[in-house]
Amino acid sequence: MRFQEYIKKKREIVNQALDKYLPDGSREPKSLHKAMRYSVFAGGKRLRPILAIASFEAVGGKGGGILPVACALEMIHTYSLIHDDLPCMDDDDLRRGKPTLHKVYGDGVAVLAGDALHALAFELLLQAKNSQVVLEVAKAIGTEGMIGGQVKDLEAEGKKVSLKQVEYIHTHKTGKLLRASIRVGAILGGADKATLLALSGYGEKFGLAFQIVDDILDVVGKEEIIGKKKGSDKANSKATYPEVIGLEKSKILAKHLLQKAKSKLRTLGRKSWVFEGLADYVYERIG
Ligand code: GRG
Repeated sequence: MRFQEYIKKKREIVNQALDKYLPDGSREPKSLHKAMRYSVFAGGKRLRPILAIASFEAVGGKGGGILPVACALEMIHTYSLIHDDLPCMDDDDLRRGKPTLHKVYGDGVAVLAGDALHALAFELLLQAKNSQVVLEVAKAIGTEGMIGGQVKDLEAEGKKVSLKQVEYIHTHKTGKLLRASIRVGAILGGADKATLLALSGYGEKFGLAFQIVDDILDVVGKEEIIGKKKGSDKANSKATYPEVIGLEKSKILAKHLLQKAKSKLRTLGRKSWVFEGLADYVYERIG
């Protein structure tokens, strides 16, 4: 219960801050601002901002300085979802339980709304006045991070891929931003080297497990819960863990990775409770 309350409270704080940082839909260019808001407020677990806040607080960070950074992470994540759903990528009709942005506003506005969220995110990241934080995020979403993973994901479509290839795709397209969310929270909170290393280790394992669970949910999940169409990975001949190693082995691997993630946090002692809860929550999604 303590965990659920924590997540609910942080989600509310993040939603309020996102509302504050996003340009109002009545301001020109109205269609663009409305489109940005449509996707950001379509739903979403706010996992990346919550990870950043939890990490900031676990290392003793105080005050609201983490909020613009947390919101930047959610904006980047939302931009990636908007672009990922476009006809030139996964061509999806449903996201966060609602029609995808391009279905409502058209492809052009959807591309630009994603770009604008990306730009606004960097404006917000600068509020932290910490160049390492900006660099961490830029690297995590660049050619050797999220975009690198996405391009490999696109190129793997319809091909037989190895375990090594699917691991690369997942650790990059999803894992890097999740890991960076934890790292920037810890950096801003003033973590020492050992703690930053421990949290990064958690982030790495958690990030991969999260995408494996996402793959599994695409096969066995309930559409009203996952908020998107089931079976889209199969329809797009995507490289996924269930495709490469099968459903049961994927579940075992996700569990193992989440246990490993938790084991990285021994040095944090009692302060690791949110991260333990998050790891359990991810596994419960398929449990
Ligand atoms: C720049 C043209 C261009 C495209 C970028 C990089 C990219 C496209 C897409 C990122 C890859 C991607 C969408 C990975 C999937 C990650 C994932 C598991 C998304 C779902 O995350 P949740 O479950 O979603 O946290 P909510 O809706 O809860 O926020």
